[in-house]
Amino acid sequence: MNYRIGISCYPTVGGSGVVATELGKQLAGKGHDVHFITSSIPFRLDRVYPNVYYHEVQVNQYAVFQHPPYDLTLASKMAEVIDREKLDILHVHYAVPHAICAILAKQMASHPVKIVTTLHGTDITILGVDRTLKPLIKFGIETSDAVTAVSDNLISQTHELVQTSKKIQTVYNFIDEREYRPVESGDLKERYGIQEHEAVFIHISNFRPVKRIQDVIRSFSLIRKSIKAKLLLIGDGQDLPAARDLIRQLELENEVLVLGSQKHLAELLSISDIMLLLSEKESFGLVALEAMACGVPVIGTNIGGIPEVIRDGVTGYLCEVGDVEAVSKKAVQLLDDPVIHKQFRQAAREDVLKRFHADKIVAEYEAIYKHVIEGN
Ligand code: GMT
Repeated sequence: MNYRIGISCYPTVGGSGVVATELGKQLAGKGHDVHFITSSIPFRLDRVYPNVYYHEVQVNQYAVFQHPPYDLTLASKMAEVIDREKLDILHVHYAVPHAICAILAKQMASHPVKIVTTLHGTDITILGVDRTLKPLIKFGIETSDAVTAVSDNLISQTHELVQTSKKIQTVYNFIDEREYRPVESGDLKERYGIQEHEAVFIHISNFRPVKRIQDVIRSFSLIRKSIKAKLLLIGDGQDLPAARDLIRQLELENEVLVLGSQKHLAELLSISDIMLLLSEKESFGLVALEAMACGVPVIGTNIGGIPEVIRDGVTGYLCEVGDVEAVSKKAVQLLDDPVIHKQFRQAAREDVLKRFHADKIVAEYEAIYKHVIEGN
């Protein structure tokens, strides 16, 4: 059965936007009609896809309003698309504002539509502690026809923070395994001045304080005391200037390559030996999955959904937040034994294909759509 599905998310760079867009592309590939209702074209919608439509939410600034009314404009656009395209499902990413906009749109529209809300973490772990938003988040969750979260841990946090007994189902992040796989990177290492005998560490994020970039750099600095290595920093964000200061202070300018935002991550991951993901909050950690799919083991923190992604001692290691000594010890230990490192590489890739395969995860979302539409 093919459905008409509306998808709303923040379309800019960020895990939730990536997951929402990849899901839309996969659903369209399976014959569903997918309508993105977003403020700009999702950045991963980089070419023409049959069955994918885009409805732009144009937010205008009016002199009478203090702030541009994004939420109201989105709700209004959603209602228009629900009725015109006869949407069966409106799948929104984030409880606030998107689930709230969807609820309003459903009331405005004449065509019956079901709302599926996916929680990604930031909407719960940051906004859920705000007393003014908590009732709104709870309302968004409880009024949705189905709610999913990207890890079991996020479900527990949601129940605890928002005090709701609403059934929430875990649907993990996934990646497009045709894109994320070990690829031939040619002379990329050479072009970055990386010697053959040097190990390559990689960190990819939006450089927000929760990502604890200082721990990544400090761990790397300790690792460098035992082995020759380079660190690739990919992404951009508010903590990048402080990261540059720390790199200078630790005299690592020649060892840390700050590459900014990059598109072709599979190539960069394919020249990497270990990913460092040392966040203090992470409801899943999509980048860990991207790394593992390219055969890169991940050393991550033992928080949030990360332990559901990394299998400690099999596909990477888990360390406590801020324990840079433990991170460096585990990294050196892994690289000291090429046989074990190779086993980790293989296990990481196999685990992604088995547990987080796009086909498996997309089928889980389809089953949820079927359930809310047909009620079984
Ligand atoms: O990590 C970020 O800062 C971006 C954030 C987002 O809302 O786009 O990512 C969240 O959603 C991703 C997709 O579900 C998860 O893989 C990330 O772990 C999650 N980030 C946090 O919980 C901090």
